[in-house]
Formats: sequence, C-alpha cells, structure tokens
Amino acid sequence: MTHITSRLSTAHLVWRTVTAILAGVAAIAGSFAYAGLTPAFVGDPAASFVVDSMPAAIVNAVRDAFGPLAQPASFLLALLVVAALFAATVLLALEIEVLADRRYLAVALAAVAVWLVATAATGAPVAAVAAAVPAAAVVAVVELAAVHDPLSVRRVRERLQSESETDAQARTVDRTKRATLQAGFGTLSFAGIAALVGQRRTPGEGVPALETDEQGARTEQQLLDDAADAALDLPDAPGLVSEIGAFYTVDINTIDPILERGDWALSITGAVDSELTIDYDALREREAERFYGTLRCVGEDLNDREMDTAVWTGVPVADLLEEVGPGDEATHVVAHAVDDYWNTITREALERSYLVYGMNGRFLPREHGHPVRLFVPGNWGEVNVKWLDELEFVREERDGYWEERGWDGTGEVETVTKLWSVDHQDDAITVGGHAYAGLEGVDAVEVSIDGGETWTAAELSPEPDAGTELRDVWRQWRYSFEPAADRHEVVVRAIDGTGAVQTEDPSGPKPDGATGWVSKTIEP
Ligand SMILES: Nc1nc2c(c(=O)[nH]1)N[C@H]1C(S)=C(S)[C@@H](COP(=O)(O)O)O[C@H]1N2
Ligand SMILES: [Mo]
Repeated sequence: MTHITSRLSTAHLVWRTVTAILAGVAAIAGSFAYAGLTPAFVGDPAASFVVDSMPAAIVNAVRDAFGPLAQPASFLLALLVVAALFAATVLLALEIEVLADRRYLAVALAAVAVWLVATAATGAPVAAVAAAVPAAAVVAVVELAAVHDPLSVRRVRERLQSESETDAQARTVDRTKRATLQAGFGTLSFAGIAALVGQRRTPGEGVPALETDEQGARTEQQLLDDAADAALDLPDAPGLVSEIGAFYTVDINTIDPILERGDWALSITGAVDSELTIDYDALREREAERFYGTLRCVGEDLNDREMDTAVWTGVPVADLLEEVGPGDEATHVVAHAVDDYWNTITREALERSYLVYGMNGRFLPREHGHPVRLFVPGNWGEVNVKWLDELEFVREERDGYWEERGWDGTGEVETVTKLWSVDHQDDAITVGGHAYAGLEGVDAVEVSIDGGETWTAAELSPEPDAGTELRDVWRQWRYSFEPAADRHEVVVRAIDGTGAVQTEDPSGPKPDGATGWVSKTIEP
C-alpha cells in the first residue's frame, strides 16, 4: 500500500513537473504576446541578468565562439532561466495544493506567484498579468481535465482503498497524463500564436523621417545624394553611406531601451562651473550640423563588417560646454547611458563630438541609441555611447564598461582596408572595399596581387565634401587586373592623410583593435 502510494506520488510528481514547465512556457509566451521585444517582456531582465552574471572571460569566449550568434544564444539561455524560474514557482504552488489538499488552490497560487515574479523582474505590473494568466490557465486546464482524478495524493489514496490497487494506479496516472499532454498541445499552440502577436507588438524597424527645418532636410538629402552619386559600384559591399537596416549594431542589450523623445534629458555634471540639464526640445532648438561619419567596432576581426558610415545630424558638444565651463583639471569625461553602459573619453575628444539625433535623414533608430547618442569622430565605436543621458567631467581617466572587461578600445581607431568585394569578369578580376583611417582621412589605397612584392594605387571614391573639417569617413577603393597566374595573393593597405602607411603588424581585435593588411588568395 505505502509502496504503491509512493510510486503513485512519484508518477504524479513527474506530471506536476511537466505541468509546471508548461505553465512556465505559457507565462513567457503570454508576456511576449503582450509586450513584444520591449523591456516589459520577462525575457529582458533575464537576458541582462545572464549577461551581467557571466564572468568577462565567458562573455568574451562566447563572443569568439558564436560571433553574431552570441546574442541569440545568450538570449535563449536567458529564456530557459526564466522558464525554469516560473516552472519552479508553479511547481511550488502545485505542491502546496497537494499538502493543503485544496483542489484549484494551485490555480490561484500560480497566478499570484508568477505575477509577483514577473513584476519583480520587469517592474511592469500590468504586463506581468499577461504572464500570470496563461500560467494559471495551464494549471486550471490540467486540473479540470483531470477532475475525476485530481493531482491530490490523498484523494488517490482514498480511491485506492475502494478499488483494486493496480487499476486505480493506472487510471489516475493515465488521466493526469492525458490532461497534461492536452495542456501541452494547448501551450505549444498558444506559444506559436504568441510568437506572431509579440513580433507585431515589437516596435517597428521603420524609422520616420527626421522632422527638421527645410534647409536641414535639404542638406541631409544632399549628402545622401552626393554619396550615392560618388559611390563605386562594388558587389557584396555597401555604398558610401550604409542603409539603416544594414548598419552594424553592437551593444550590451538583448532588448534595447525604449526612450521616448519627450522623456529624454542630458545632464552635464562633475567637475564643471555649473551643471546643465538639457531636454530633447531644447537640444533640437540648437544649431545642428550634418556630416558623414564612420564607426568601427574595436571587437571586429580585421576583414569583418562591424564598420559602417552614415549621415549624422547633431549638435556640437563644444557649443554646450561654453555654458557649463568645465574646470581646467577636468581631463576626462564619462558618458553614461540608460542601459547602464558607460565609457570614458578625453576632454579633447569630447570637444570634437556631437550629440546626434538624426541618421540618414531619419530619427536616430532605436537600435542606434534613440533619441540621442554621442558621436566621437576618430575614436573606436565603443565610446559612441547610445541612449546617452549624462556627461560627467572627471579629473582622471576611468575604465569604461569594456575596459573593465579587459578591452582597451576608447582611443583613436586603427587604419584598416577591407577587401569585401571580389568580382570575376570574363578576363579580369575586380577587387574592392572600404578603407578608414579615422581623423587623418584616407589619401590612397594600394593593392598588391603578388603577395606584397609590388604595389599599385587603387581607384578611390572621391574625397567626401562633408559639412565638417573632419576627414573622419571611409572611402571606397577598387582595382581590376587580368589574372596572370593560377592564384593571386591579393593584399591591400591604405595611406592616411599624414602619409603614414597602414601598419603591417597583424594583431587580433583584443584588446585594442585588429591591425594588419587584409590578404586574400584569389583564383581566376
Ligand atoms: N549605451 C550603449 N552605447 C553603446 C554600446 C552599448 O552597449 N550601450 N556599445 C558601443 C559599441 S561597442 C559600439 S561598436 C557602438 C556601435 O554603434 P551602433 O550599434 O550604432 O553601430 O555603440 C557603442 N555604444
Ligand atoms: Mo564596439
């Protein structure tokens, strides 16, 4: 008798666990259906938790191993963590029901517990209801379906006394099993629908045109048109300006912050004569500049594609600094963001920077820092802080987010020449790509088709006539040759505005950026 009861309760425990897992999945699905990929989705705090609690060594190893898949992979892990958390919560509710022997008690307990967990995680109590209700519904469905054999062990034991033991065992487990399987199909269908609904609730990729004065809009359009006219046509490579959807994105978030323009403000604080806070409208009233600017991520491999160029619209930071009066001893500035990311640049770098709110004539897209980011000409991408909310003047250099994790990517970029395009024609091969040298600008690109023995100048896209003095923008290069051998070792290098030849010294991205000459073996 005891023996059978304990086997029964093991079997029931298994099915209760399955029910709890289903409820966990339903909670995530409900949350996603309601919130989409926004911070109200329970997956968002989970993802931050997973990333924050992973040691830097693992974060870097994951990045190396998975490359662009690192973020989806850690997001999946985060979803598993939340599912497990919800499942544990619901299982607890089910166990309490068994102990208290109150049928349907678990439905109420699961609802409350899941709601509490979701609210605590997201800080969004209304959205948390969307997680709690489906979780409770799964429990309710299983209990209803198994109504003749509730999950209560005591009721089972009562039944055992009136029936033959084996019959009762078979029947109760059977019914619970069937009920759970039904709930399983229900949950999966619900998750499928939730995936579609949540995708539609995710804020759109379409970025509206920047509302700006006519003159400003004309300048932006002019820069875009000039770039389109001047661009060399290179298969498999971007033009002179990257499309918004194709511009690389790198940040620490699985789900980017959503910051309304009306809620944005920037504080300039620290070692200054008088602190200043400026809101979005006040920023927009200031004189803006439009210019081409290139970003390159310090973490990219030598010939990778984490380098792009846009037409930016923004206000020179220097114009604001006159009102703030940073003290002489304020040598560095920490730029803080709403995603708790931060980075440090020198005061000198800040003085040539911009508070950018427009990209390619559109509002700055969410993934690029809406509504306002910092643009630091000449420096690595990581200091171009997105979703910027504070500039803090300090008296010494400070580690940034990535510097605390072993990187050294706050300074000026390394010169790089990409070999992105290889085009085979009838009896010629055309190679091409983009070269970038930071503030110095690119004066020439040289190509070798014999492994670096001899060099020839490549054709270059025209020097862009941007709205600034700065030459902080990439140029395209192109070179055609008739193959004279079975294989050609093509090597490329740039010469910057000071006449310096791009360093041949190969180094990987970590800690301070990939260097060396890109080379590719090309067979006709
Ligand atoms: N707030 C915030 N800003 C950020 C980051 C971030 O994680 N959070 N990543 C930085 C890094 S490493 C790079 S390379 C650039 C990339 O800018 P993009 O995504 O607009 O291309 O943003 C920088 N600014
Ligand atoms: Mo980066």
